[in-house]
Amino acid sequence: MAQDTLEHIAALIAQADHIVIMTGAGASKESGIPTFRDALDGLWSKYEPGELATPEAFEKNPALVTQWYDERRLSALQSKPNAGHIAMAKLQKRLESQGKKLTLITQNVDELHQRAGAKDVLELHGSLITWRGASTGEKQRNLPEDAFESYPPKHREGTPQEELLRPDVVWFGEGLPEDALQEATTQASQCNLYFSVGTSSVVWPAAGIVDLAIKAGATTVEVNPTETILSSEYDHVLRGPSGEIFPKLLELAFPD
Ligand code: BV8
Repeated sequence: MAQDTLEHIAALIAQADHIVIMTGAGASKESGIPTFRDALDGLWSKYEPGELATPEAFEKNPALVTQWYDERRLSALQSKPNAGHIAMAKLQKRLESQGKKLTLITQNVDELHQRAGAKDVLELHGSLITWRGASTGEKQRNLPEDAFESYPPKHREGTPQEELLRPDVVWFGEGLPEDALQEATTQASQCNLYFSVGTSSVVWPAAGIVDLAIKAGATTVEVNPTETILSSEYDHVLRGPSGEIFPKLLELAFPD
């Protein structure tokens, strides 16, 4: 697939009534958050996903798993939305001011889209910033600004119903949040322009959502510096970092 021109994609944005953007870890790379599978510094280059991102891993070694997630929670809190996050949020605002729609679906758990001002973000894989009781599922967001005192952290310290706290993310083998997944599939089936941004498209069912957009006749665009296993499914590709591409697309689509 030849590299498309920014001008051509910006023209598609300006004409679209309903855009869906699906992001993965690459959209947060320029905020300094490591991706999962980038060979050099990807999180999975050091650990096997099964060692840390599964309920079994938590069962077996809750201290190790919660310490790893707490480090990622703090790194997310200390990171800032990058120019790509900000441009996507501005694009959403601009389209809504014209009575159009931009739905942001993310596999990311760092809440950077929301901190960039994006609204109604559909978090398919949960959030690092919220934790929950491992058995009651009771959510907690007023967590310490620095590291938990000990691992695994306890929910409602000192009260009789003390239970372990876990990050409110979706582990491998766990179902995605029903409402977010349902809404994501609905929006993808109704959009006329679909962007996949910064995802290697290997994790399911998120990777399959583009197929709904294709079935709905949407034009599809992949934004990623490198080819992915699904690149050939896309009508257009923009090979580059999202933090550079999206500000240019915004500028070209809405120059004023
Ligand atoms: C489920 C949260 C059933 C935790 C994550 C069908 C086929 C095959 C396998 C399966 C299938 N269905 C289910 C499975 C199993 C499994 C799966 O998909 N396995 C894969 C690995 C084969 N799926 C599941 O287990 C899912 N659950 O289906 O359960 C079920 C149903 C009902 C009831 C019970 C059970 C759950 C999957 C969710 C797992 N949780 N994360 C955490 O964060 O630790 S997954 C993890 O991978 C992250 O969420 C991440 O977002 C996601 C995808 O990774 P990417 O975001 O794509 O990141 P990656 O590093 O891979 O790629 C980054 C890309 O960015 C690269 O392409 C790079 O080139 C690019 N990039 C780099 N720099 C930039 C850039 N792009 C733009 N700009 C840049 N600057």
